[in-house]
Amino acid sequence: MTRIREFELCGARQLATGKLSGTLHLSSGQEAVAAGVCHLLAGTDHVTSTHRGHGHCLAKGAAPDRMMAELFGAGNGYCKGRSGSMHIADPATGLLGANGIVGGGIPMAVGAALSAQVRGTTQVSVTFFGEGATGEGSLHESLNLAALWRLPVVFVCENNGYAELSPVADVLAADSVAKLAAPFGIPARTVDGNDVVEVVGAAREAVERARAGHGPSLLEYVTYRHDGHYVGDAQSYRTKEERAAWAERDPLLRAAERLRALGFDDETLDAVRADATAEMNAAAEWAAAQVPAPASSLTTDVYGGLS
Ligand SMILES: Cc1ncc(C[n+]2csc(CCOP(=O)(O)OP(=O)(O)O)c2C)c(N)n1
Ligand SMILES: [Mg+2]
Repeated sequence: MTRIREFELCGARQLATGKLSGTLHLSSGQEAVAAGVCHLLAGTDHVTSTHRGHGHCLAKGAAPDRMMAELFGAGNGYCKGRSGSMHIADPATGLLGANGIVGGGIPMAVGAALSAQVRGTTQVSVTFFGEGATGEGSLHESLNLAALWRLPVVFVCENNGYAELSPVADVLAADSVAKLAAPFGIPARTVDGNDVVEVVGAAREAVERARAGHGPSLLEYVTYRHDGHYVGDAQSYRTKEERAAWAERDPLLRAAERLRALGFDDETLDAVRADATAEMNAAAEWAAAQVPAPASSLTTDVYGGLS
């Protein structure tokens, strides 16, 4: 969780100092979901992610230096510098891709689960999506097929309360995302997404169920993004008071409280953060020194005949 937080803080620093172009979608405040769910997955399991995907990539095992290189548009990035932050993929670690299309990763995870079932492996697929994806047909189509074919897939909704500027109550008729699974007979739970122990507990049940061949589950993790939709978002759609209340429920602070109760001291916890900061600064330094992908490589690997 700390590595995710520090990766994104470091990325935001690169943006602020003009070393990166474009913007970033930060997941600060949501780290417990990525870390807690991926903690239970094997390297051969598959994950699909979203436009807010740095946490999922890191938690699934992607290397921060090659991720950072991707942000820098460098040829040594995970996608040879042509995906940027929103489409990082690393099939070697089972990461089938972050995705700029809301709801785009969901059917891909169902496809990977079907592939595992057909090949007779025990691989599990996890698809992370925001509550904004409940407005996409791809979610409902995917729930249907996953239930019909009892596929080993876990639907993980990060309900952070907003889709861009829209509060969830303005765009979703149901009063919870978990309820959307009921017509398909898929077991679903709404869980505190800011307590990593709760996250792991719920995910363990769902992952074990999928791995044992008992079919899909849906987990709705209630969480909050501390930052705007993107870096630079003025956030006029929510109050300072609301943000402050959620800051107190920060998943890293809550994990630290649990660790202190287990006997870890502040010095140890500070060292974890310092190590992560140093790791991410080194990743950014390495990435900045890589050769940018040349414009002439733009169509390489896109379609067979174009390179
Ligand atoms: C199909 C599609 N429609 C609209 C958009 C524009 N868009 C990008 S992010 C976003 C909101 C997504 O909200 P949510 O799924 O809750 O994820 P969050 O940003 O909260 O993590 C929208 C509408 C898009 N990228 N893809
Ligand atoms: Mg959202």
